[in-house]
Amino acid sequence: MKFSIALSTQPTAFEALAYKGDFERNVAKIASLGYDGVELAVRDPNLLNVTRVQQVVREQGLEVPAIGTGQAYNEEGLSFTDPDQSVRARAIERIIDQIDLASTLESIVIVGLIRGRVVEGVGRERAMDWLVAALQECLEEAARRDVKLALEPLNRYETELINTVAQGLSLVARMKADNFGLLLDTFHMNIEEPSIEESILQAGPHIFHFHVADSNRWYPGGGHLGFATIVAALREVGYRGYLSVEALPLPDAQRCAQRAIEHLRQIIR
Ligand code: LER
Ligand code: MN
Repeated sequence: MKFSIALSTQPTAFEALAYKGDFERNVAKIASLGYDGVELAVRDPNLLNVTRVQQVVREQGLEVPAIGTGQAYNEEGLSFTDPDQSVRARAIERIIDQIDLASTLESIVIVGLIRGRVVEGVGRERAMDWLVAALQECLEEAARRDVKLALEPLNRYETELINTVAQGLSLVARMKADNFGLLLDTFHMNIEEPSIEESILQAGPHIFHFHVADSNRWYPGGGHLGFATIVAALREVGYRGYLSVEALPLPDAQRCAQRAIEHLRQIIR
């Protein structure tokens, strides 16, 4: 298993990102702590100097395992399940732009909050149908570009659509696409799953990416989750991807990143 940490390429209101601000300096700090990769949270790839991003991460010897896309929802209101057809179309376009970026950086594209919520007057069934239609379109383009999409079950306070691993797995079965799987996040799992370890065993090969934060969304080791058994479950299902730290920058970004990798290394050693 390899280690990465999430970084935002632009200012954002989303708090659980240790690093924001000076991209070059932050990537250098992450590399110096011994991380293998940096996960990028990107609102709009069209606002990014992709050549520079690629150069900076390469110079530091880092991979970009995944691209987070939720800021397009949080900051622009784009979602696959908005009642307005033109908003849904823009959300699909945005993910297709992210797929283009992901094919350059050899990353997975995360489908988090951009799936949207069950809004009044729409209803769950129609929202699910819109979500499936949007995913279908994105997955076809992703397959052409050899890119994978990972849907992240999110806790009930963030969305009503896909909160649990079981719901995520049903959607995976419904989509019937090899390039579609799940991103599991221990922060959300701690709220929604009866057993984090059992849910990992059930998700097995459908786990494409993995976010780590402790019960309080501090760095692993900063709360009361047991990462030894979580890692053991991931090993049992043969997960060989990244443990990607998506945690609050507490007590500050640097100590969060350092303590996270120290704690996980102790377990994985
Ligand atoms: C994003 O990966 C995440 O975990 C969400 O909490 C974002 O709203
Ligand atoms: Mn997450």
